[in-house]
Amino acid sequence: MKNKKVIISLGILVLLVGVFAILNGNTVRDKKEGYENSQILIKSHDQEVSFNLADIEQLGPEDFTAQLKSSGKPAEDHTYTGVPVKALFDQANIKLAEGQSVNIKAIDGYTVAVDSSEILDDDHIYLVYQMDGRGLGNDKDGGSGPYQVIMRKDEFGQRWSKHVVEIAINE
Ligand SMILES: Nc1nc2c(c(=O)[nH]1)N[C@H]1C(S)=C(S)[C@@H](COP(=O)(O)O)O[C@H]1N2
Ligand SMILES: [Mo]
Repeated sequence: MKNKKVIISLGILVLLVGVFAILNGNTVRDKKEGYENSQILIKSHDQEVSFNLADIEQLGPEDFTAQLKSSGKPAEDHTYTGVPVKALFDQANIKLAEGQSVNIKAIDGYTVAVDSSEILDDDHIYLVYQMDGRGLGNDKDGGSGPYQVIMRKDEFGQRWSKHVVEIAINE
């Protein structure tokens, strides 16, 4: 009888692992699809709004100069075009309050956590889609887009997130 219990427990375990694998597979597929269609998700715990390039261009993009620091190369000045990440939250009608933590997630799993105060800070955290007047490309062509988040006030480039697919307020 002991054996029967073990077998039933194992059966349930295998079933649960399978269900979670399918759910996780769907999430990964959705992310990839969004990435390939140049979409980005702005999320809170109970809301999510998707933006495409046309939506972002409606928000009044700005040009600014920043220093690209890629590993193994000297820093280079480039002109970037994009919108403050705050403008995306405003447009999505998602309120960002002081003291919240926000995750910036890329298609390769690279995730940068920032404090909401940094996003509320003007002229700092931007979502960009052009460098020197041209699209950013993607992970397959050696580019950094279609969307990249740039921390204009950071001295180093680690928090510049390439291939961003989601910006979410943590619960
Ligand atoms: N999506 C994504 N963005 C990323 C990274 C990464 O691995 N994945 N690396 C970061 C680091 S550590 C640096 S220094 C800068 C520049 O990366 P590069 O040297 O590949 O150009 O990108 C940052 N953004
Ligand atoms: Mo780095």
